[in-house]
Amino acid sequence: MFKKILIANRGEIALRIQRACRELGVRAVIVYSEADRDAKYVKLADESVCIGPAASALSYLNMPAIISAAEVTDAEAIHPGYGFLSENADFAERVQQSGFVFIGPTPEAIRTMGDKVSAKQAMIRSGVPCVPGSENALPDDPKEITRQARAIGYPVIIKASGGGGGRGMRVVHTEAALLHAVLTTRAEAGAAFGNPSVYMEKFLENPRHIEIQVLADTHRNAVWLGERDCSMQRRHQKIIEEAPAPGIARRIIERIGERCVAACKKIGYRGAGTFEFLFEDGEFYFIEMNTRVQVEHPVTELVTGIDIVQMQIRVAAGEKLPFTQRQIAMRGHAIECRVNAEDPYKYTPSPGRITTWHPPGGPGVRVDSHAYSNYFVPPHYDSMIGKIICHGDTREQALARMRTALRETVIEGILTNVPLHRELMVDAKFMDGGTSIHYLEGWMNQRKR
Ligand code: MV4
Repeated sequence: MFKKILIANRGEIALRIQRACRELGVRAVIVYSEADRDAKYVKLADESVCIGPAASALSYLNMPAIISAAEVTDAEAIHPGYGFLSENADFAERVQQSGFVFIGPTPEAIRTMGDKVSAKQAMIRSGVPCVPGSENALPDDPKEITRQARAIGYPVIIKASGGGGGRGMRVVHTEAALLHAVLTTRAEAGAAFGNPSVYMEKFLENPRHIEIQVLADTHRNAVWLGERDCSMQRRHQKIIEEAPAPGIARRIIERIGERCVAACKKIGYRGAGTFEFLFEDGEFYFIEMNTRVQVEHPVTELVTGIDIVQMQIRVAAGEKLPFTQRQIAMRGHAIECRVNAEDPYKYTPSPGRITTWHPPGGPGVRVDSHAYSNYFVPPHYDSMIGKIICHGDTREQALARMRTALRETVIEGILTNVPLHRELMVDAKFMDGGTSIHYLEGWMNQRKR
């Protein structure tokens, strides 16, 4: 095991990784920007290094500053968390070339999955079902583009190969709109990602977003840890996630989980990863793979009892996975509500000083947050200030515990989306389970204040 790890992130995930380090007996170095200097999780670390001013581009995205911090503190490995440099293949490569372990997959795996066309090709080769569409980047020839769209059938969606997470896509309903959509998506993708390559898929009108969590070691072992339903999102920002996905038969989930494990083995994947699927009419369609730990990993931790962040560190240190697929048992149901510093009606950011922070507790309640009374939420970063995660024997019990937890929660001094969560936890359609990716947006448009 490593003696010392550098955490290249901030906020709740920096604290979460620090906790995993403590339990493993690993010393934790934290890097921070000037805006995070006074945060408690920074003081709690064994060592801390300032890597630049508040702006992410000059601090949490500053590769030389982070690698220098690892050098001066003698850290052996770097955990990138989520966001920032976590899925940057060049960063993973530079970390390795500087003699440190990148806690995540190889730069090659990150690069393959970062390019959505090559990711899909890898999945097709591994037997993971994908959305029907082009198997290569679209050519320039308008006739060929039109031919492919006719073969797939309208509506189609044009996606940037360098995009992902909802960036760089355009839905096309008619042949008349097709070529213009391809050209604009191409131009935008070239400007935004430095990669004008685009591809085409059948557009699924009303799917759910279901994802499969995997873990792999460097000894050819891989397992899947069940699924999460992340359909409750607005503008590609998830706000509620749960495990397992309500109303999907175990045998059909198992089939897809086994395909994901086979794909991990085939591509030599290591570490934690997530296969994202759209689920419609009983079928799964792969869309993207995330090569990092995800915000919503705790719901999987609560139903499996497996510490995903510790596992990332252990497999990065060369350890074998300490369990086989047969030894993984799913117990009960878990739901996560993301707590954002934002106006609960206008959904605009609401940074500032938290005067009262009173988190919930009790059986089956977990709070992952770096916030506290008198913590200042800086305006420079994502508005998520923490997560409330509730576990129960059944979905109903998890929901009941979440209602109680949200009722107990008091956050004053800033606005948060806690009132929104309180309403959603008693919404009849959400309580039924199985709502699509479009449900939340519709619900919000109907909502009265
Ligand atoms: C799609 C789709 C429908 N059909 N692909 C959005 C994020 C990116 N990961 C892929 N996305 C979508 N791809 C096909 N062929 C609908 C979406 C989509 C979506 C997916 C997951 C969660 C929320 C979403 C919200 C809008 C659109």
